[in-house]
Amino acid sequence: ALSNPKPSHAESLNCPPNAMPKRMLHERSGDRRVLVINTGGTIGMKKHDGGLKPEPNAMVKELRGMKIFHDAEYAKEKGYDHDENTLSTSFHRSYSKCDRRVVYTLLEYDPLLDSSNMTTEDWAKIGKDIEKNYEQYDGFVILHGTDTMAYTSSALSFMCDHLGKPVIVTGSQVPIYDLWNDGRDNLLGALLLAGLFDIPEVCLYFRNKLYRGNRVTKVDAGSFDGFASPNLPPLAKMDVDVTVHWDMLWRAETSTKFCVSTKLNCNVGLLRLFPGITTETVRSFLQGPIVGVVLETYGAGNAPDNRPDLLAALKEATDRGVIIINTTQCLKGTVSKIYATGEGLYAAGLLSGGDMTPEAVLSKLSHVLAIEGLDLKTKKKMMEENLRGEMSADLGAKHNLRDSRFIQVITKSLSISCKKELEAIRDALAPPLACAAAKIGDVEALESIREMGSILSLGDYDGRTPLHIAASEGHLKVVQYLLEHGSTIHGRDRHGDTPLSNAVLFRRKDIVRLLRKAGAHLSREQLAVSGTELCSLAAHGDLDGLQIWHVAGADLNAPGYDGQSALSVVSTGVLFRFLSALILYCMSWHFKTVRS
Ligand code: ASN
Repeated sequence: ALSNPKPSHAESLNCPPNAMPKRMLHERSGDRRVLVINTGGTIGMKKHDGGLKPEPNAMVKELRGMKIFHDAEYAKEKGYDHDENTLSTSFHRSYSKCDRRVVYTLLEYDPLLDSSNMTTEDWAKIGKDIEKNYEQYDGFVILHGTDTMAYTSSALSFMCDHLGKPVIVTGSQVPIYDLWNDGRDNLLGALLLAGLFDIPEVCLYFRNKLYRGNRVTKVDAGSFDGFASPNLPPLAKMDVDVTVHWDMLWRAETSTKFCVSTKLNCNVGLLRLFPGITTETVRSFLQGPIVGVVLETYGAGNAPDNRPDLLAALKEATDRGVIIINTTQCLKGTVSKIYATGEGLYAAGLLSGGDMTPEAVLSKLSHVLAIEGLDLKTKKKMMEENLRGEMSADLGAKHNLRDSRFIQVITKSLSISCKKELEAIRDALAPPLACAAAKIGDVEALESIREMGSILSLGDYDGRTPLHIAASEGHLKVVQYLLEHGSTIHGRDRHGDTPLSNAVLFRRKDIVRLLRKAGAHLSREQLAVSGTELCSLAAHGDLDGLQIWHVAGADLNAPGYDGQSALSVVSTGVLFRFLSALILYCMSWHFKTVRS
């Protein structure tokens, strides 16, 4: 990094000479890191006497042998090859719009499972592994069997709280070891999306389409097009180009750190109505320990209203505190209160499941019912709320583009009337306008831009988002506002800088603190070179600089290029440096105690 001839961001922005780290904050390489968690499924199966079974320790060898999945020369040159599970692949410029590599590490579970054998404990294990490795990787790919994939992707979406990075579940219908298979395409597409796109959602990728994880269902056992998202179009499509529908993404509006809640209540179930179902069957299904039920009813959420016995059995259960959600048996559409035959269900205490898939309702129930300290009323309210984009939003609440004064002026001066054209103009203008508003610290202007239906996470021509700019300029309130309105905290600009590295560069200590609280972190490359920078700051007695790095998460004990740490550099100096070291020690203790 030190020998990088490119002028640093700090230099190009005329930073004062004593200002920070310059090149140190830039990536050593622009490579993106992805963790691939292989849980099993057909993608990694081989034929045995009893049929297809997951094959342990075979996937990494297979991928190593394929140029599209592993560039051995590059891995050697960059020193990635010290770990046999780490592979590197590159994506062509025209495809990804940036010539970047994805370096991925395969974590294989033991045992590998056919997804029919998956339990909620396996979901928890995946969740914990994402949490454990969250700061080390830019994205996550979960290899999984297709049979229960929609349940896992739904469950993970609820388990992942304040998610800011892509988690993409994929697999295949035919093993990757077969000549004619869908595993290669699915894995390659998932790697590209997880590594190069800031899509902060749990998704499912299959046959060129990226779906929201809690909107999918398996619809075909014999086609490469095995999944559908009946009530929400795909979030992204991979054709000749990658088209991401940025405005459709579900973003956590938060200034809290990512965490995974692995507690799930297993006393939940799915019950499908059919003509002639006996009241005894329904009553025995609703007995304890069951506490949450997805009732799949007919059409728009209807059930017989000439069966008071059946409705009484449902009411008995809801009176006991069982949460029953009314969902439709239809693949597409929503339950609504339009028929008299639906009335009785709500009178019996059922809640509407809207257009949620049964997989999503089941895992949402499992998640919500496991949250400690909530009363029944709050749990019911959560079930009817949109927690992770699992149900369609109230369209009535959408902003009307024509209400915006700014748009009115443009429409008039350009004589535009068609909605599509208006949207195209808004989408082209919103990112630079939002960046300009962030630069001058204008929260009101950002709010007006958001009210036009624009998202505030998109970057300018350099990939610099309003959050990068507000962090650089030191506008704390703007940073807070952007975090609370879904700005991507991990976004990197063309130079590889994140809002956090910008805040460190410009010494915005309060912003560094806020971003850290929200889960921002230095990348592993930035941390790897931090020792040398810290030593240099220590040698100059620059306590302020050291403190900012420390708050940003750097380790003051990290060795520099000659093996010395910042702390030892300070302590071998003259008396004044010795005193500085003492202060530094006190500071580091103070921060350690505050943190713990
Ligand atoms: N039985 C397999 C599984 O779910 C099906 C598949 O992956 N295509 O693990």
